[in-house]
Amino acid sequence: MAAGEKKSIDKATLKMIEKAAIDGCETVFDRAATMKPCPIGAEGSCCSNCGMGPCRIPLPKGKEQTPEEKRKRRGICGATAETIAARNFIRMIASGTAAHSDHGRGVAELFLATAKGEAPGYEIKDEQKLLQIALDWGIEIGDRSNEEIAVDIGEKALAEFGKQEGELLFLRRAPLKRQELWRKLGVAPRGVDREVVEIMHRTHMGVDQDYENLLKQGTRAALADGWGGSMIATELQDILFGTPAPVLSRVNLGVLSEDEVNIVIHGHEPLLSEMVVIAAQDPKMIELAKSKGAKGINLAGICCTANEVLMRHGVPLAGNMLQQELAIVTGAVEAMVVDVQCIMQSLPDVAQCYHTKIITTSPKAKITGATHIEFDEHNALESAREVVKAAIENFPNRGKNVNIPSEQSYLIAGFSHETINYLLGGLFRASYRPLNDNIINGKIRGVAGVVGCNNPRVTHDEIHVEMIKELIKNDVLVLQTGCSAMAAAKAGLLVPEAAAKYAGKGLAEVCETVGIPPVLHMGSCVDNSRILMAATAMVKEGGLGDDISDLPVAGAAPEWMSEKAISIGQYFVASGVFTVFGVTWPTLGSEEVTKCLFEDSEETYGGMWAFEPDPIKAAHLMIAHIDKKRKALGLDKARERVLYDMAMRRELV
Ligand code: BF8
Ligand code: SF4
Repeated sequence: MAAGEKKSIDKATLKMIEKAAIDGCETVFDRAATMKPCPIGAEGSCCSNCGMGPCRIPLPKGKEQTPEEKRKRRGICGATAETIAARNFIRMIASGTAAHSDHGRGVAELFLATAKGEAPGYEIKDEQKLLQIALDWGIEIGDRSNEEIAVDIGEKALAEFGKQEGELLFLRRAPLKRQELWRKLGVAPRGVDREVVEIMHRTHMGVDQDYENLLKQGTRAALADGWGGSMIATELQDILFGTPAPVLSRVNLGVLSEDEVNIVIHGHEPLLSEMVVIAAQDPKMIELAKSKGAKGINLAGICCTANEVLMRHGVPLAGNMLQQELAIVTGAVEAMVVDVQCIMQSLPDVAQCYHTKIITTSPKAKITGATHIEFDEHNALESAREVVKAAIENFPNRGKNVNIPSEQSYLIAGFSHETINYLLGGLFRASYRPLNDNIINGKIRGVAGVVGCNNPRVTHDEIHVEMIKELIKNDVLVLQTGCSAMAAAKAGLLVPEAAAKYAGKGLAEVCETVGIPPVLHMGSCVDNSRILMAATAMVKEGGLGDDISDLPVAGAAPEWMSEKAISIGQYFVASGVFTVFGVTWPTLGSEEVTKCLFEDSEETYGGMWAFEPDPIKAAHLMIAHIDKKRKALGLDKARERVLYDMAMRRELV
C-alpha cells in the first residue's frame, strides 16, 4: 500500500488504529508501513534451502533476458529460477496442507477419544452424518451403536494421515471423471503426511530439479489438504459439534461489551472453543463475574475459531485477522484465548498497553509473554473453566482507557453444504436441483467462492467487498469462508436484504424466493471443503456437465497472505476451478512456472490460476470464465433471453 493510502474501509478498524497511535501501541499496520516486502522473495527468486546460500536471483526488470543471462540465473548449486520458484511455491503448499491437516488430525484424535468414552463433555451430535460417512467408507452399521461405528470412523480417519499407499478415502466423493483424471496424472494423494514429507524431501538441495515434476507433487499435497485433512476436519467437527444451520449473529468490534467480561477466542480449532462456549454459560461462572462487578460474560471470536463457533452457536464475530490487535486496543478485553494459526506474536506486546491476558492453549503454539493454560481434551470442560476464570479475575484490572467502537452489523451464517441442499430443495426433497435450474435458466449466472485472508499490503477488507459486490451485481451467487466472509458481513452483504440492494435482478429474485442472502457464509478455512462438496453436488445433480471443470464457477482469495491460501488455491485449480488471487503472486520470478500455473493448468486440470490485484478486474476475469463455461454448456442463449426479457421490461416501464 502506498503511503497515505487508506488502511481499511472499516470505520471501527480506523478508529482503533487511531486509538493505538494515541496509546503509543504499535500494530501490524505500523509495521507494514515501515517494512517493505523484499522484492526478490516476493517473486519467488530467493532460495535458502541450504548453507551455500541464501541465493538471490531476481528476474531482470524492464528488459528481455538473453539466453546467456537466463542460463546464468542460477543458485550456487546450479538450481535454475524455475526450480527455485517451483520449490518455494510447493513448500508453501506443504506448510498450508500441514496446518489444515494437523488441525484435522487433532479433530480425528478427539473424535476417537469421544467414541471410546475418554473425552467427557463431547458427544456425537450429528448421527445422520456419522452414518453417511460409515456408508461412504464401507464401515458396518447393522445394529451397532453410534459409538462403535464412531470408533471405526475415528481409526480410519486417523489412518488417512499416515497411509503409505492407495488413495485417500474422500477422493471417492469427487465426480468420477475427476477421480480418473487424478489417477491418470499420478496426483491422487496416498496419505496426507506422506505428500507433505515428500515435498520437503524433493525440495531439499539437489533432489527434484524439474519444475513441472515439482508442481505435480505440490498438487498431490494440495489435494491431500482439500479432499483429505480439511475435509476430515470439517466432517468430524460436524459430527461432534453439529452440522451448521442458518443462524443470526453480529460482527465487528462493536460486539464487545462495556459492562461484561469480554473473552475473545482466536485461532482455528473449535475443540477448546466449543467448551469455552459452555463454560461461559455456566451459572457459577456468571455468578463469579458478577462478584467482580461485571454484568455477565461476553464471548466473541477472531479469525476461523470465530467462524466455527459462529456457525454452530451464533457467537458474534469481533473481527477478522487484521483486527486481532485492535480488539485488545479497545481496552475492554479481559482475555484473548488462542490456539493455532494466524495469531500474531505481537499480541502480548499490545496487551501490555492494556490489561488483556493473552492465553495460549496448544502445546504446539506458545508465545513468549503469554500465559499458557494447556488444553487437555480428556478434561476439556475443566480447561475451559480455568480459561474463563482467568478472564473473570482480570475484570477488576480493566482501566479507564476503554473505547469500544459502536460499529457492528448483522449477518446470517451457517450455510453448510447440507443446509444449502435443504433450503433450496426443501426438507423432504433436499437437492441442488433448484440451484442448477436457476443457473440453467440464467437467473443465476454462476457461483463464485470468495475466501481467504486479510493482508495489510492492501486496504483492509476493500478488495473483498468490491469484488463481491461486483460479482453479485452480475448475478453470481457468492460462497464464502474465512476472513473474507467477515469482511463481507461487516459491509452488510450477509443478510437477505442485501439481495435487493446489491444483487442483479436474476440473483435477487432467486434469493428473495428462497429467503437467502446473495452471499453465503460456509464457515472457516478448513470448510472450503464444503465448497468442494457443493460443487460436486452441482455436478451430480445434472445438467451442468460431468465434472467440476464444466461448471460455471470460479474462486478467489483477493487479500490472501497465508500459505494455507496457496494450498487451498492449488486444490481448487486441481479440482477444475479457475482461481484468482490478489495482492502479490509468489512465482513471478519464473515465467515458465507462472505460465504452467496460469495457462498450462487449464489444459491439464481444466482449472487454472490468475493474478489480478484490482478487485473489479478480477471479478470480471471470474465472470468471463463463468460465461465461457456457460457457452460450452450451451447456456449462453438462456442468459441472453433473460437479459432480453429484462430489457423489454425496462422498456415497458
Ligand atoms: O484459516 S482466512 S487470515 S484466519 S488463513 Fe488466517 Fe487467512 Fe483468516 Fe483462518 Ni484462513
Ligand atoms: Fe542456493 Fe542451491 Fe542452496 Fe538454494 S539449494 S540456497 S539455490 S545453493
